[in-house]
Amino acid sequence: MPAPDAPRAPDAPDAPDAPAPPVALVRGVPATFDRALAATPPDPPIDVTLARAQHAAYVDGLRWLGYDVVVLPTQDAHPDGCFVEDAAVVADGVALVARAGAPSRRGEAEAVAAALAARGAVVHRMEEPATLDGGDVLRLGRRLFVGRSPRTNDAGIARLVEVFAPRGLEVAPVPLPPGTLHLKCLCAPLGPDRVLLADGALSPDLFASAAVVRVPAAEAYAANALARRGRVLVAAGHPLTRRALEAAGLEVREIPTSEFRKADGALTCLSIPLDPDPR
Ligand code: CIR
Repeated sequence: MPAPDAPRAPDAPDAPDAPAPPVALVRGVPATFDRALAATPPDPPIDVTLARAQHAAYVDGLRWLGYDVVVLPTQDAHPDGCFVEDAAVVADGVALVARAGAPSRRGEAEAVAAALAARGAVVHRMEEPATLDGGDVLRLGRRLFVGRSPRTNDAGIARLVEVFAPRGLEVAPVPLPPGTLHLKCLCAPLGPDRVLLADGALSPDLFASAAVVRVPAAEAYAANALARRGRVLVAAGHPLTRRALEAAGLEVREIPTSEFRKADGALTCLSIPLDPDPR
């Protein structure tokens, strides 16, 4: 027990002037999730109950990363709505609400835009013919890499430049290999100067001076990991990736993702972190 007048550690969680934890937005798994878009119809089909349990483990993982999690109401009208990442790009307090590349997903963004505005983000929009999915945007330091994908077109990329370049964020378009849904199916940030990358997917030179942690091609799905300040969530069942992350000095927590994977989703897809200082 410290003496009553002992000085409090500046970073003690209950210090009266401790900064509030950053927020991560998520949206629950809808009852209609078994009708989510999928490149290959899943067999066996998506188990919505299991998906909800996996989502709960994910939310717990976000808290372990240090986020205060805000859960948006589930919308059964939008089977893909739990993949909230795609609805907006947020950086430095500015949000660009996306126009989804898949027409069936265009109703998802409104509730996300409202939640971002309620948390003080300056909200920008994009208009037809622009399309962009947040899963195509990867931030490393002051650079936003953006995949030119089946979901993100040139007009969407131009809008990203228009909104973020004046704020000192450089936008770097990345052509994707055929058959790739989103840029972050292949890679994910591990901090401002470190990236996790599936072997053979993209040239590591793309990321210039950033250190690359490699994911063996056989575990490419695990390249979509979610990191913050030395901790990382990784899809369960990818031991080589886990080892590579641990060897890079990160503390790893595995999250089960089987049901999200059936709908072509992974870990970053399930949240929008509003981190003022992403590391
Ligand atoms: C879709 O096809 O749009 C969804 N079933 C999966 C979206 C995954 N989102 C992401 O990678 N950011």
